[in-house]
Amino acid sequence: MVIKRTGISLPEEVLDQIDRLISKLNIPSRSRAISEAIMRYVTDWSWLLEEEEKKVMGALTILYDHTARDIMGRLTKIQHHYLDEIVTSVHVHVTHDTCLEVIIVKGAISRIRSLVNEFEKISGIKCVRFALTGIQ
Ligand code: NI
Repeated sequence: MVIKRTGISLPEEVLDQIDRLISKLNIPSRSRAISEAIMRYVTDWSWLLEEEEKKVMGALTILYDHTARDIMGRLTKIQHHYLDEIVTSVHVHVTHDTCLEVIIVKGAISRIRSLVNEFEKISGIKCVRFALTGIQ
């Protein structure tokens, strides 16, 4: 494997967290940790490089603050626009304010990408994660 050097700028807090993880996980270097993080990002998003109409299936996991203004209504409304893509969903009340929603999806890459984008636009969403795999 050819290794190339590049320079990146990161917020101090992020570097501090990386350094704490490096020490906890016994990772040999900062470069190794950052490289693994980038590879995970590339793996997570590589399905986007496939053809738009290719079918994927998997789970979207959304963590959000249910007290944020109209968040429940917005989440529900978006999901009703993707009836053909949403197979099922599970809602878990995590803490007094935080909810976790796991949504199983199946459909064309273009539609799933658009669904993920709509969720990411909502304020009050703490994170949207997904694990998708090609099915065709
Ligand atoms: Ni809840």
